[in-house]
Amino acid sequence: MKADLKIRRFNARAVIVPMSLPLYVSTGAVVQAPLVLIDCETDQGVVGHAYLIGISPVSLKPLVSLVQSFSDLLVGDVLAPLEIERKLTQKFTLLGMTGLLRLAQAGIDMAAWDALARSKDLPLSTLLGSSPRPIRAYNSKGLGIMPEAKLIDEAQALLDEGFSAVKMRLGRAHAQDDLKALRAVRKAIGDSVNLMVDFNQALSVHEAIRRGHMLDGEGLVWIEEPVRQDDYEGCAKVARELKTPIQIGENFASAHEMLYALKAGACDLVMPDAQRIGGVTGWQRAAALAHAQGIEMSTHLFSEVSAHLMTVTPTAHWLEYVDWANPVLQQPLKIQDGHVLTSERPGSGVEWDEAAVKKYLVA
Ligand code: SMN
Ligand code: MG
Repeated sequence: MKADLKIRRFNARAVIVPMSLPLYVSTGAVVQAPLVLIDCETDQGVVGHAYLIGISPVSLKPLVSLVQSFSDLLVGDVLAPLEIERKLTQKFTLLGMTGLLRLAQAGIDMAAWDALARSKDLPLSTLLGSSPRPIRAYNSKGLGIMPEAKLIDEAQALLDEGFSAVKMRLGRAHAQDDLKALRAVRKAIGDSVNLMVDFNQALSVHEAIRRGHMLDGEGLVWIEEPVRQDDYEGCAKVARELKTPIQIGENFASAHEMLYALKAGACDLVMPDAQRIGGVTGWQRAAALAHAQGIEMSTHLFSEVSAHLMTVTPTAHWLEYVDWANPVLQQPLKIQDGHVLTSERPGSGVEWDEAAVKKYLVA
């Protein structure tokens, strides 16, 4: 075992990779994946990896620059993720550890945990006190806002990848059109398939309650982000009115924010995002909170590292599966019987395909 690894630097590169399926959500189309690839280099040669999802290519250069500037603050420090988090949080308390700063911190955290696990030759879940196992997952790659015929084909294709749960995006101009599309998909996939829907914050509180009542009899696992994600009071009104569980959390910037949402009764379920909640470290704090409050917790994007995190989440609910980083990964996640197989390799299982990285490199 290598004792006391020291940080040499965190390096970041930006790629824009093609998506296997474009995704049409209520805010617009997501047709390619802008990623920041982070390497945690240590003094003993161990290198940890993690990626961030920039959502827009506009965020790539600032993110690369932030990771590199954070790196300058950490050179020579012991590779101890909680100490790194403490140092960065303190340095940026006055500015606020939110937005792109939070993403950069979370990326550094995930890469540091990956390096630590690799240095001990352990899968990340084992380092965290659990072990890799299959995690129940839904296929979230498609079912955007598009014509019915396309939706039905896509629903079948998503299930054929080995899933028995899928998520649909809603938020068309007219509620009836959402309902028609939803029923067409339900008819095609059958009653045994678990179906979630996501409005991506498209509705007013009043409209969310109206549409929610229309959806309440449809057997949905959850209704996600019906209204502005930070309007906890509005979310709470919607959650109180509807029978279907309300899901939010992909925008929580910390476990504290999650606590405020839960205190407000804003949701029935939570789904923090690894890059917004603060990486592996932030996730574990949120998972403890969800446990204490008896709230089921799902993941958002980042399926590779999130699978490990679900093994240490007492109230683990559903893993969101997307394959957006696959074009630059050596070993993409495997799916079996509706479950994602958590990587058993040392670390999180994220390893770059360097030839592909070269091909898609933009910064
Ligand atoms: C989502 C998040 C990020 C990009 C596209 C769609 C969506 C989800 O909110 O939860 O998957
Ligand atoms: Mg969502």
